[in-house]
Amino acid sequence: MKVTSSVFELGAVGPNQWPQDGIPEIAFIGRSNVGKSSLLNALTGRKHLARVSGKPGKTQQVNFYLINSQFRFVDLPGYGYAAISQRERASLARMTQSYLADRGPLVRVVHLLDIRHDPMKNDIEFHQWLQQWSASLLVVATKSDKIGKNLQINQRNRIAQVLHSPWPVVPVSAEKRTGLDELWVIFETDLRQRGLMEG
Ligand SMILES: Nc1nc2c(ncn2[C@@H]2O[C@H](COP(=O)(O)OP(=O)(O)O)[C@@H](O)[C@H]2O)c(=O)[nH]1
Ligand SMILES: [Mg+2]
Repeated sequence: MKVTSSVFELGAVGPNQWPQDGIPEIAFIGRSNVGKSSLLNALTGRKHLARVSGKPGKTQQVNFYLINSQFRFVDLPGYGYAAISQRERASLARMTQSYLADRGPLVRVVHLLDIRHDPMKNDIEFHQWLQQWSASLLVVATKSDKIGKNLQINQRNRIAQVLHSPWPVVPVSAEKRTGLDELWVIFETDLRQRGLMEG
């Protein structure tokens, strides 16, 4: 996919602000600092579309990015923030849940995990929680440049095994721009099934 335009549209604080035009959406979610903003920037070829290493406060919204005027990337509030209160955390979970439970245009949810670490208890629980909502999932193992090739293969298998997930696990590096083509193949297939793209 050649990204010819990518535009930050809005940071929605509630469902009443979500776009209502039915354009298909691919959503990204993961623990804070996992590399979500960096991946969005790498996929769109933009340095500063999404803020890298932003403070958690900035991500307490559902951020919508319009790509090629055809589909959206949606940046969902993360989990695992140490710096926010129980109440804020519950409100983030509610916001994410209402999006996942009830979003017709959603074609794929991308769960990001750091390739260097085995999934932690809350990653596993979160992945299981994601599976309740009927959307197709995909696990992206981020920061693959931080470990060698062989270890990448081991960790990829390890993450798949620990999560007990039927969904693919794709290693990527936003830094080295690897794994992006694999993601685009999956996204293009999703979008094609929505009748958005030819052939
Ligand atoms: N080496 C390496 N570092 C990365 C990669 N992706 C993100 N990072 C770093 O990880 C930190 C968090 O990245 P960010 O994209 O802000 O994570 P977010 O909180 O999930 O949006 C930043 O210091 C990034 O530079 C990657 O592919 N390789
Ligand atoms: Mg971010």
